[in-house]
Amino acid sequence: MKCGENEMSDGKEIRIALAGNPNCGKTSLFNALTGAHQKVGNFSGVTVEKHEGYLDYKGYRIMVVDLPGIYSLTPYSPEEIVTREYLIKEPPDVVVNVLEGPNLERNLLLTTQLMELEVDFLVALNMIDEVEEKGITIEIKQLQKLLGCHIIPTSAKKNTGLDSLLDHIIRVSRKEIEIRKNKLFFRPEVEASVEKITAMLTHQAELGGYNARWLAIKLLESDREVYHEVQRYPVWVKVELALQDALREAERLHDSEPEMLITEDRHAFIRGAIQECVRQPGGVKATASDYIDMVVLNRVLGLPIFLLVVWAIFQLTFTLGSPLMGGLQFLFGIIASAIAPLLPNETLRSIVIDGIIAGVGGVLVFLPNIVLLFIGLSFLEASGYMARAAFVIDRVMHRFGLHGKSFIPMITGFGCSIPAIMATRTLKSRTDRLVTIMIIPFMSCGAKLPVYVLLTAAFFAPDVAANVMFGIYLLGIIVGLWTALILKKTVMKSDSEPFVMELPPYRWPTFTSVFFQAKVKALMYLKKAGTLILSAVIIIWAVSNYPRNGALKTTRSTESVRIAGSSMAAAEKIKLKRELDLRIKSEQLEYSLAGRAGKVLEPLIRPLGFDWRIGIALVTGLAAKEVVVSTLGTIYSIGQSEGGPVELKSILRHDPSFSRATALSLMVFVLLYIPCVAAIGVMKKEVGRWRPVLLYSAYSLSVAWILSFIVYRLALLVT
Ligand code: BGO
Repeated sequence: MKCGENEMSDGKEIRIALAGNPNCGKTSLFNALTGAHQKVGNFSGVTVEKHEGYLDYKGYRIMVVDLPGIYSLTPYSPEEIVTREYLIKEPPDVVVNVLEGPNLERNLLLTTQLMELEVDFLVALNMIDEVEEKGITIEIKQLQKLLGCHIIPTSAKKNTGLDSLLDHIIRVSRKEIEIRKNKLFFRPEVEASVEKITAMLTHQAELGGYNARWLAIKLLESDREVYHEVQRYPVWVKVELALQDALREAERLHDSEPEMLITEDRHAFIRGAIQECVRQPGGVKATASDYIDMVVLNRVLGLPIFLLVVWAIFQLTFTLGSPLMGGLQFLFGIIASAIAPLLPNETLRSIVIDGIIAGVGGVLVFLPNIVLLFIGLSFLEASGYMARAAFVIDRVMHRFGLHGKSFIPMITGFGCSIPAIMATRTLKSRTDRLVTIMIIPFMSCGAKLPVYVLLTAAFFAPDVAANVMFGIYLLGIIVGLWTALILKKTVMKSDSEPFVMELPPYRWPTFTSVFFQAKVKALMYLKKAGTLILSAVIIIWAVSNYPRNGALKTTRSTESVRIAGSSMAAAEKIKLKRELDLRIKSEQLEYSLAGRAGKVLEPLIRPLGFDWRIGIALVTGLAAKEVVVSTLGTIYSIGQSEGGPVELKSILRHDPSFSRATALSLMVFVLLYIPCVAAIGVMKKEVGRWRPVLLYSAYSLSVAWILSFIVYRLALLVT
């Protein structure tokens, strides 16, 4: 390796720099590589020592600069400033990031920052002798994939791995081996700010010497040096506003600053990489967080624990939600009885009572369940458990051709498909993104929850209801994963990209952050009820009441006169009058536009146990899934005789065309059939073309039909 000064190289020069933490073995490696050929000077303008040396190897003269030992590239110390300036202003051909093998977790912080700088670098995994002695296993191949660079095990002490290191240095400098330059992606809101500022900086030509993404990250980290640099250019005016926005967003969502979030995300990335690639032997001192991880990330226990946690959230949503829901139902009942006498006009009364109160009120009563579900999900997210769940699911996801990273958008889909589809932007591989987008609508979004709560409450005992709901959620995940597998094996073949499953620290979520999320979701729900659902309900009321059948009016008058003039007892007369009203209302409903449309649809959905009224609800549900409940509320209220039950769940329970099997089949259909129009619109925007979205809609409709059919038939057999 070492060679005399007068040994010849054929003039090809490669300049490399060794960068690493103090005591990682950089000096030892430097000495092992360059032997006697060293000189010590200072970095220009500072008193920090600069060690330079060279060696000749396979016809190359390799210049080696031993940079000062540093823990990060954040310029707090002169050593850090020097190293950073050197890497940016005089970028070497190859940066060799020396890592202390037995202490990988601490050392990888600098590696993540080299990744951000996007320099050509490779890793010398030093002290590999000690790693082996201590019985530590490092899955180098996997770690390579996650970091996007080559890793060469070395021992500067025992002079091993040095030839391989030099061979790789030459190949990297000759661009012979692919350098993936993996990016470290931050949480979506930080990533959005990084991308926004990066775009601004890319347009400022004078900053062209810097990597714009790196500058954006540093600005968000309040890096003073970078601030001074960027402030000199006109783009600063816009950048400053974007930084203020980012700060406000971080405070609002996390009660924190972008700088802290970035640091946290880097550590989460490192913890994830370590968890995936490094196995420590027993007897290592573990922290409380390590102990929790040992349980929740356990290969055997991890998945059952996750399922248990989700099941507990559904129990909570249902058990705590039920009395609150009952209270709201009672309230709407009182409102309806109070308003009815004030509206003498029959049509107006019908719009308000059968339309608005039954339809909008029917959706609003589920607000407590929605809020409770979001509180549960926000709690899991903010506590750091959701990332662990994604880590555990990662193994399962690989079997279906996907990565655990796709799991976070899937879980977001439990809230609403729209932000979930947008959250897939963090997936680098286009195929993985498309597949994830296609499976998100199979997750049970918050809008489907009212349908489940209504039907389970109507047809199942309270202790079984939450389990049925849990089963429906699980079915959505299973159908989604199988869809992914089919897509990956047929039209969207590709290997899944390596990703680090970030593991953020565990923490008690703050009351404000969890409740803020819940408040936002509650307000969104109320807004939707007051706008889209209200409009839908009025239209549904109109098409369910018109055109009017004049003949029915005449029949009603003559029959009423006949009953009134008969010699029956008063009670008997009232009973007959009620039956007459019910018959007339049902016939009018069948005569209406909605009734006729439903009748056309009925033959297609009859095998699933649905009649024409459910058919109408499924069509209107395309506007938003809650509208299924509003439609059922409006249609079944119109079809009720006055004095019949007012609560939709009791109306359904007493309706002869509705059974437990119908309820199960309907839940499955609502879970799986075409997503709402807003979600379809976002899918088209993200996918870019209509064809796949339309094909997907046809696929989901078919899956919904087939599975509802199976569930209905099985339920009929069992019940
Ligand atoms: C002492 N393997 C082993 N086992 N040790 C190594 C290796 C390796 O591959 N590489 C380096 N070391 P520096 P920085 C020491 O000095 O090169 C050891 O700061 C000691 N000193 O021998 O200085 C290396 O330049 C007394 O250890 O690192 C050195 O990055 C007892 O790691 C230490 C034991 O190496 C730091 C070790 C008086």
